[in-house]
Amino acid sequence: MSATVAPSAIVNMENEVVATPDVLNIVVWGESGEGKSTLINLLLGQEVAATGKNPAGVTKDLRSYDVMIGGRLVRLWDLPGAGDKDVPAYRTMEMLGAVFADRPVGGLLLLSSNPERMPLGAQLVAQMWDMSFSGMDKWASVVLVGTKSDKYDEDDPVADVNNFKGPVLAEFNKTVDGDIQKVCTCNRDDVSEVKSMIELLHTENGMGEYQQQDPSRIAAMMCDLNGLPDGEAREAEMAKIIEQINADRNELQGAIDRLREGAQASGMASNEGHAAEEENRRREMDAVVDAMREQHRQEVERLEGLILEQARRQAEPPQQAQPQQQAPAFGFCIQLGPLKISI
Ligand SMILES: Nc1nc2c(ncn2[C@@H]2O[C@H](COP(=O)(O)OP(=O)(O)OP(=O)(O)O)[C@@H](O)[C@H]2O)c(=O)[nH]1
Ligand SMILES: [Mg+2]
Repeated sequence: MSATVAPSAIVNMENEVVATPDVLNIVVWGESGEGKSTLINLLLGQEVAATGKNPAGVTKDLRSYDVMIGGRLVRLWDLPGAGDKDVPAYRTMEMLGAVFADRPVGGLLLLSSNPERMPLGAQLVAQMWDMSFSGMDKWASVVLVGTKSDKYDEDDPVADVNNFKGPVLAEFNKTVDGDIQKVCTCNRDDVSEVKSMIELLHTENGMGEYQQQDPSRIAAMMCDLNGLPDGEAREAEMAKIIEQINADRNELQGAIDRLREGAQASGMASNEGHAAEEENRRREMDAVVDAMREQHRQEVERLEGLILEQARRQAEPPQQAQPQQQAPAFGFCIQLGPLKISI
């Protein structure tokens, strides 16, 4: 049985107090719709996180939930899926970077509902994760979780548990140059293997230090994954991602600094004072989100300009044609959205 405490969130000082060195922070990530929020609800034994079928993604913010598993406090982090229409994965990684700059990450549950092959979003998550954490044995703290196993076809040898735990895992390790050894499956009726894996994570060393990456390295990886060849479109895409990452870092750092100052100032405050402080924090975070929405609007405008410019060039007579360019990839790579952080 799992006991729960209230959901916590980024730089919530109340929850900092709850956070003893024993808290095991576990990030639940993977492509949109793989069942991250559902798994968290099942582990908590109550419906705390919104779930649903939406190709554009359901979870849009970063939020943590506390639960006791194996007699230890585990903090599960739910977040937008890789491939979310509004929040590109690199922005989610920036949020995680802000959260985990000064606290340890005990593990990653990397979800995939496909027993035949790992999706591109999972590859993106694994590569970004690998870049961002320095632990020598970090792969020991990554668990590949096959979700929705009720949909597997046990009569089809390439769509069953064994295929997922064997060939699919081996192929994925090769692709991401990883060494994931922990693998399990689950479904709505049975998450016991996931719980056992989480208990195992207590015995590992975790992910190591978070290391902020050069934005150009992240941008190059995103472009590679999206198959964007060298050329003007790639350069434009790189520049956009780099600009966005830098802007996010500034916003997040500023917001965190303000929240910390506020929390320190109200450390001994009465309940009433504390509530007022909470309200102030909320207002500050709303301001951050508004600023990011505005960034998003400007970004969309800029991209529309880029598309129009490309269309204009393509319409030009052949003698004036530019070297062949591929239009920017409109996947998760460039679809920016407001960055939301829940308190
Ligand atoms: N058949 C089946 N469906 C499931 C299972 N787990 C989740 N689902 C369904 O899958 C859909 C997506 O689940 P979510 O938990 O919202 O997925 P998510 O990964 O949090 O999605 P985003 O927040 O969009 O990234 C929902 O309709 C769930 O009901 C499962 O074990 N079996
Ligand atoms: Mg979700």
